[in-house]
Amino acid sequence: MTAAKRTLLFFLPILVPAFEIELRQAEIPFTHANSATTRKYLPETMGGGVAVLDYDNDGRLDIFFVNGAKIQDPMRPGQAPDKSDGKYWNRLYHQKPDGTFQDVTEKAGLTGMPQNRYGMGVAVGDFDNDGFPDLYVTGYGGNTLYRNNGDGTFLDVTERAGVAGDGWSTSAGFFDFDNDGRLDLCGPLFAVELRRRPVLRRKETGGPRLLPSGQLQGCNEPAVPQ
Ligand SMILES: [Ca+2]
Ligand SMILES: [Ca+2]
Ligand SMILES: [Ca+2]
Repeated sequence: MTAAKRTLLFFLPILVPAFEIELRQAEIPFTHANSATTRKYLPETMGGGVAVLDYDNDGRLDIFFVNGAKIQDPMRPGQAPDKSDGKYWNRLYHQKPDGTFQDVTEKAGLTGMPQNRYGMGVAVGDFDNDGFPDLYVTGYGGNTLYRNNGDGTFLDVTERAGVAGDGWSTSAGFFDFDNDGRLDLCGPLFAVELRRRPVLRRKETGGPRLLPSGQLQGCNEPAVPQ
């Protein structure tokens, strides 16, 4: 080995390009609030769901957090969760071009008020095929389907779609189980097909599952009048 080659090998490590890593302060101050009670109700022992989606189609991912609600200690029959305090609001953070996030919850109409449900999970899907992702938020006390208006705001279309449910729902997911081009909705307690006259179907035991044949097993019992 010549002296020149030895010199090159000696300096080779410092010829490797150095990459500058910029650590950005994301500034996402969300804190889940579970309203802990001495009764230790099951919902208060669980965290809320999170969705990462580009709700405004600007090419940057945004974040939606599902939050709990104020519950009484103990909860009396007929009492409902209360999300009026801002610390219990669900939160939507819009990602800005510099990589930081801005709380746009109130403008978007996604606080969880006035629905007043103890939030659990969230599913993202463009159920109306308008190009903007919509949100389905599950919880104790019912669920909420938010249609993305495409202008930074969302509209509660739960009743019109017939997907409020009742009781307690946790996770959910959109998928087109019958390949008709319209997204359907399924959760551990029920499954819903979003069509002209939506039908809410409840699972009797366990969770619904998609069979290799394409049929949805476990979503056959109506939960609401059709
Ligand atoms: Ca975005
Ligand atoms: Ca949509
Ligand atoms: Ca479908």
